[in-house]
Amino acid sequence: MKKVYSVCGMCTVRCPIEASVEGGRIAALQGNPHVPAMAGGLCPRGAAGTALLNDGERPQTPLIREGARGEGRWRAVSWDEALDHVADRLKSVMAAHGPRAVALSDRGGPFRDLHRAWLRGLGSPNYVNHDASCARNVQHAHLSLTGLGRKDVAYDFAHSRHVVLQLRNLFEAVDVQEVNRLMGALEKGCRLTVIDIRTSVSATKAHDFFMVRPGSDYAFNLAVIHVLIKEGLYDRGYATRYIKDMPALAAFIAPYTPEWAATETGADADRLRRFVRRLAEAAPAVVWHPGWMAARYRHSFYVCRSIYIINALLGAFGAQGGLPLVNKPADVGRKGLKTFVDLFPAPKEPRADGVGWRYGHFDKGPGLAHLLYKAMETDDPYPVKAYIAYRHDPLMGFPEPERLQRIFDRLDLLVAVTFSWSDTAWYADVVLPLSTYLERESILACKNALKPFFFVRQRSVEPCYDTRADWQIVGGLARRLGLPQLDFDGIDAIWRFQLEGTGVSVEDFDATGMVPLADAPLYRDREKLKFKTPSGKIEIVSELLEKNKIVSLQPYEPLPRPPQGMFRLTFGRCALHTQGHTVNNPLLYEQMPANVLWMNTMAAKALGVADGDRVEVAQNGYKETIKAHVTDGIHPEAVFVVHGFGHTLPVESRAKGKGLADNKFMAGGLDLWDPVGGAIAYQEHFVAISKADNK
Ligand SMILES: Nc1nc2c(c(=O)[nH]1)N[C@H]1C(S)=C(S)[C@@H](COP(=O)(O)OP(=O)(O)OC[C@H]3O[C@@H](n4cnc5c(=O)[nH]c(N)nc54)[C@H](O)[C@@H]3O)O[C@H]1N2
Ligand SMILES: Nc1nc2c(c(=O)[nH]1)N[C@H]1C(S)=C(S)[C@@H](COP(=O)(O)OP(=O)(O)OC[C@H]3O[C@@H](n4cnc5c(=O)[nH]c(N)nc54)[C@H](O)[C@@H]3O)O[C@H]1N2
Ligand code: SF4
Ligand SMILES: [Mo]
Repeated sequence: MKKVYSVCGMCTVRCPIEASVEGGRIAALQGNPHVPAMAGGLCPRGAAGTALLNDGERPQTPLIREGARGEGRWRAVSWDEALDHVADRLKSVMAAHGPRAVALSDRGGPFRDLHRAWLRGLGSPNYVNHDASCARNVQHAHLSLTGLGRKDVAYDFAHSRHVVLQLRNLFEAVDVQEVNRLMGALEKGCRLTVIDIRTSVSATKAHDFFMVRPGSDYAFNLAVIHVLIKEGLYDRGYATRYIKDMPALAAFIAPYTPEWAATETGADADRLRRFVRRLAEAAPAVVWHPGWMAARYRHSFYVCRSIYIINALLGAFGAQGGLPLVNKPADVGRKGLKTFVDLFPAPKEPRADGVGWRYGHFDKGPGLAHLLYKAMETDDPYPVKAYIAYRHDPLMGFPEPERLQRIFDRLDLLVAVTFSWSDTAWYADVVLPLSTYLERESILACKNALKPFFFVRQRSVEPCYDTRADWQIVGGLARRLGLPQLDFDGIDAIWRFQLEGTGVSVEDFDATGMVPLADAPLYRDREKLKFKTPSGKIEIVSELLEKNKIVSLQPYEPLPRPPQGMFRLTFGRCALHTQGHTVNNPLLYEQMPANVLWMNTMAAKALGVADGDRVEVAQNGYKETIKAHVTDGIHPEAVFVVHGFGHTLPVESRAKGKGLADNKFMAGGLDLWDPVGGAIAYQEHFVAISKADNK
């Protein structure tokens, strides 16, 4: 039996795995046993990866659209024909409108260097990732306070003494290593506090659980800061050394007492005080998680910012058990991977989404997808006519899918690169089917961490169908478009290119699939931290924000409450599925074929709805029905669904027609976004619920 060390591809976390291969087939999959925090385990989705291989309901060969967009009439073609076709269409678009008319969006993550380089090589600045629909507010909040990216610090759960999960359901929105580290800490006496609008699995494991009114977290957090400062519970030495503008913060939070917050959040004032005192006792070994899917409200940026301010007041930045700074290769005296992006000069054209020029306060890197779509819709600042959705399904992941379809109708070319069907692939002109993660290798990647390392995704088995690896697809397009630098002979040549000058060889990955760049985890000296803000300190009043005429300390403004008979539509994840792309997986579908609508018991009773009844969900004349899950464990103002259901594609026989798609109940949602953090405000929508015909 051959052991292949690789990387899971069932969600964005990308856990290290070990595939046991016998006779060209996967005999077993498990967490890489060389990584202690994996404990040999995988989450249910990781374990179900094998079901992807022979799944006849995924794209199996390159396809070119025959009928109208979305009609589902395809012509199966050879790779040569598909790549020639895409290259020819791209050449026409570039001849007519320039390279900037080509855009590419992806799911972000460690394996994007090659396709990003390809787009840059063409001369287009229009790379965006999915983050406007996910963690952009967190990123911008972290940048505004520390000058560092959100991933420049680790969540050191293993050594924490108190973990707070707010807008973060860590035990269902799973990262296997984080779950195991937190479980280990809890066994050693770490406290867990959860602040959520419903009793998630994480809430059921908490020592302390606050069920708050949806969208009131900012009030909760301002009261926490109030108590930390008024009761002198914050780390004074740390604040003097590292936090700029403490007097401004103290003045700002004066009115935000726990009693005031209770009227907004529903959280008892004395309980909140006791919680804050306990938290301070555990400092600095505390992690108040800033949230991950924090694209919820138009003020979510300030919620994330308040969380980071709390972490700072507790001295958690840079602390073991808190938010220590991660190390890049250079921090441990090593050289990083050579990049493909650096083979080409940065395009000088302004970005179509306006990031970096129209909006000076946003981080330029991955842009904002919804603003790119806006540019496609209006030709402002210029036409964008070709779009490659690379591992990205905006028609399921963004609000207003019908409007997005009209926007995509304005394109001359829409290409989907994907291993599964998706609403976007179905609407595309060309589908380039990627091999599944078990059938392909990826470019090498580097993980910045306390102990940074390089890692590899190896091919475990040969592709079942006529699908290809990313490097083959990108290389094929590069060859046709005059970018020989990105056209490699094979994956070995790619890996060798990346490893040049690092002192690491391709063979070094054989033993475990990873190459550590340091002997042990390295914590920086907490007495000598350096933040990357203009002042070098944690900036409560941010120079960058103020320069862009944005207030750093935003007063609290309550969100409108749902009108009588209506509810705030909220959503989240479950442990059995990843976004929209696993619902049709035979193994996972079997365990959870549909989502249900969580409703509060009293609210349901008022509507005559009992647990298990079908209810109608309506907004602006659009309606769907779904089964109600009636429970005390959700705030009465909210209804909740697991995101990713409500598939309609005929090629997905299992998922089709099961459950409800939350993004169809977000009228006007593409224009509803956080002006400071940049992300979509997905939870500013109300729906009407009524009992459906239950026959
Ligand atoms: N199993 C699984 N794991 C995943 C994923 C997956 O699809 N499946 N996706 C990955 C991705 S891309 C992401 S971004 C992360 C997301 O990770 P999380 O952000 O942790 O997951 P969510 O379930 O979206 O949201 C967390 C919690 O926020 C709560 N919530 C909603 N509104 C409010 C509010 O106003 N206030 C408060 N306090 N709580 C609120 C929800 O009830 C939910 O329990 O998960 C990652 N891991
Ligand atoms: N209404 C609503 N909208 C949401 C959310 C929500 O909870 N509710 N969640 C938001 C969040 S947190 C996120 S992260 C986004 C997620 O939305 P997306 O970023 O679109 O992510 P996925 O659904 O994970 O993957 C998109 C497509 O890429 C394919 N794919 C998966 N892995 C790979 C790969 O390795 N390579 C390639 N080429 N293709 C791959 C999948 O099969 C799928 O078709 O959606 C956001 N949108
Ligand atoms: S969390 Fe689960 S699905 Fe995601 S990478 Fe890890 S094992 Fe795979
Ligand atoms: Mo996400």
